[in-house]
Amino acid sequence: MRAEGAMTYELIRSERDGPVGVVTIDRPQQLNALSGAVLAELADALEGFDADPTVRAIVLTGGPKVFAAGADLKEFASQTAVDMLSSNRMSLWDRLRGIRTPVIAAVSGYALGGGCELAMQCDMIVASDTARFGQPEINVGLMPGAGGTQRLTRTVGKYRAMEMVLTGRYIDAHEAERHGLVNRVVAPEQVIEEAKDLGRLIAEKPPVSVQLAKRSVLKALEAPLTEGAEYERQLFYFLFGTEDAKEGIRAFIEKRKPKYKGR
Ligand code: CO8
Repeated sequence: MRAEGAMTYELIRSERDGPVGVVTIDRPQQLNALSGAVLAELADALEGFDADPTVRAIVLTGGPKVFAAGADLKEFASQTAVDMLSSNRMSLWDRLRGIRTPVIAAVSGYALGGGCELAMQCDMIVASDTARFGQPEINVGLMPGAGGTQRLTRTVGKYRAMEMVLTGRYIDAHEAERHGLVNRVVAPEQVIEEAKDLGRLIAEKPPVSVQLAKRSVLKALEAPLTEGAEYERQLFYFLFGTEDAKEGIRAFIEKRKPKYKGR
């Protein structure tokens, strides 16, 4: 819903903190379950920030208690396979995947099923020590459907992913950190601020480099090494055509702070 130039939402909140956009899932009574409407609002809010060149990083959170307890099972209850096939849920996930701005998940409490997949779709994950990650779809006759079997396996390895996906066992924040699923674990009251701090650090960097470097890291998950390295090389060459690379190198030589323009 658009109100006086600002986007207002019913199931999420979207706000700016300097160069960092913060999107908060706000459906606490249902543990932030990801209904189609929540996903649609998330996609709108993230795309809105992505289209704004003054937003340099986005924090995605569920607030201090829960990240998201998965897809909305009450909504799933009446769905047939054909309903799922013809619904636009998956295209909403595709829209989330298309965000070019770095997205940092700030996870407290449960990140289960689609909630875990949503966190994994972000570029970095800061967890509070209350965070619990899991893919419990197996318990309700389903399996992960938004990339969980793929991203989890690439991140924690085949054996741990198998255990989580086949038994539905949750792992806590410290186990997640040991297995490389999160960047760091902090106290619950610090998790959003820590994620914003990461966002602010990124915001100081030249935006074109940030956008292309994100793309290149993501390519590593999909392409064979030689193809990925070639892709990286093309992006690297491209950056030599930017004013920011000239400025960055000149500033280094002149021993001063660079002034980046995003060009
Ligand atoms: N969907 C809908 N409602 C939920 C969900 C959910 N996933 N999780 C919790 N809720 C609701 C509960 O029904 C309850 O509502 P009410 O008060 O109206 O009964 C409220 O949230 C509080 O939940 P609990 O009373 O159960 O809270 P507890 O603290 O006792 O338990 C748990 C917390 C352990 C998180 C428990 O709620 C739970 O097991 N939830 C379900 C977790 C789950 O199975 N998640 C996976 C869902 S399937 C999925 O995510 C597939 C993703 C595919 C993505 C592709 C989509 C297109």
